[in-house]
Amino acid sequence: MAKYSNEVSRTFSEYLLIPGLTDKNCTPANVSLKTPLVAFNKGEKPALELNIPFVSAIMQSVSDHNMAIGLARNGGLSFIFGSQAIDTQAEMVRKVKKFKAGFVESDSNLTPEQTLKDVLALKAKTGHGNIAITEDGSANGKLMGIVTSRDYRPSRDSLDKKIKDFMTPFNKLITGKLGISLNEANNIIWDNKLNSLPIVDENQNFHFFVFRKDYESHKEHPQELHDDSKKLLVGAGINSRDYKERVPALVEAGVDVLCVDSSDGFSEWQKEAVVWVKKEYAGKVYIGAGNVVDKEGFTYLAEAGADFIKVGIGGGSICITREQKGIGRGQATSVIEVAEARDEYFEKTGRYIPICSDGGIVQDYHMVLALAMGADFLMMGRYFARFDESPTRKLMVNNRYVKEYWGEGSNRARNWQRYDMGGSENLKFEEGVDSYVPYAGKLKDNLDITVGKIKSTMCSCGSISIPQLKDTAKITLVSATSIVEGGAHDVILKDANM
Ligand code: RVP
Repeated sequence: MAKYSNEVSRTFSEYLLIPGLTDKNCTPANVSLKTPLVAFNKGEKPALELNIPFVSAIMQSVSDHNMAIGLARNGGLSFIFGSQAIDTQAEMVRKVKKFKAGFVESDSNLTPEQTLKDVLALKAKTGHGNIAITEDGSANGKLMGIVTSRDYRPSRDSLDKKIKDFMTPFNKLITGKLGISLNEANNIIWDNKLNSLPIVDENQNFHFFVFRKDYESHKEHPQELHDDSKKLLVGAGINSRDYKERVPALVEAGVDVLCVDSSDGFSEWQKEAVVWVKKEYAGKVYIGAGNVVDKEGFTYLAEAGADFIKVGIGGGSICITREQKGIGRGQATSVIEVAEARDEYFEKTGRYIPICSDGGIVQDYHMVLALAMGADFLMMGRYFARFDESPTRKLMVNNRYVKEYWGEGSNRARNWQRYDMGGSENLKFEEGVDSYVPYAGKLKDNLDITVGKIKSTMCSCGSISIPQLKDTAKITLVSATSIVEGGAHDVILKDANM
């Protein structure tokens, strides 16, 4: 006979937090959002932690190298999407690991034999006014000179004028030696009143630009998440089909943590993938698994050796799995039950396996609810898709700016491996939609507001850390009528059409 769960499956909007005592020490400045990313044993520290409890979704429309750099610089982590060729995914990982704050690899490079016309065309394409002139026109070729907008006058100069005739040649350039610190580069910039400093190696090969403005920006990222050698941390999604080829390439590119990406992770394929990675790459890379929505699913993946476990089926903003397959569970109920399973497992084995609430976050306060209910960190797609750093196009639709956002189970992404139940290699039916989300600007500006709100809510709950919030939060269910009471009501809003 079928088993019934008599508990109603609920989501975050059905709950609110009740304030706890806010003591004088409990101020936003004292709140720490540090949280474990991977499993650890009782009394030990996790090998990887996040400085803010956010990771970006394993999706084509969310997590590429730009998002990964932006998010890690602000204390979180991206899982670079796996629904792409192995070499392109590895290349994205490599770009994140190679990123050095303030040292920018130039995407605007020409040769001395090219012309002003080429300079103008390149500037129109990239929007960058600083162009490195290298012997072979590559980003790491021998540096011959630099062109900036001060070197030519489009209204007077012939478009056929050769670059070698108007560039600032190498012998007149002030350069920095490869290996100098950002601080040293900045001193050269200041002492010589430069806007940018080219960095070259001992063979005069070009490597980076350091820009005056980027030094300032470096100081604005105190939460940056890096490994012991100061390289940014980065994650990557894998699937349970080609992991034996994909994982070696990702590890070789320097990935720190993997996640088997599946809409339903309670499967033998997923277990096999986790067991294989743990065996082949013990101590070299960490691996998360999921998604599950109950104790049974959690315990299965915990016993397989997962370093974190992802929770959620069907709650994603672009997800229609519940409609298509009738599979899923309210996100809040799933998190509450899996958190209980995690705590019981810890009690029993001494191994703490962090859980990640994946999808369904709409309001910033939902994030605090998810953490209070036991999530160690949150994975979000829609939230991050809205920012400049996401890989999709920004468009004007109905007089407002939007960004594209599509599900991995949509026809557009065609990530059949994520929805694989064995059998043929194709997407049999869609489990996701193709959509727009309102454009919201820069990642950092939005994160600052969100993090500020979370800290303020935590202070209302009397908590200055995530573990404390979990232990002491008071949570209440809300009725449909009290949800109405929570918004502006019984007043005429001034900006409404009157
Ligand atoms: P959201 O943050 O609500 O946009 O949800 C993002 C999550 O939705 C992802 O991390 C993933 O678990 C899930 N997803 C991604 N694609 C699809 C789909 O096409 N159904 N679902």
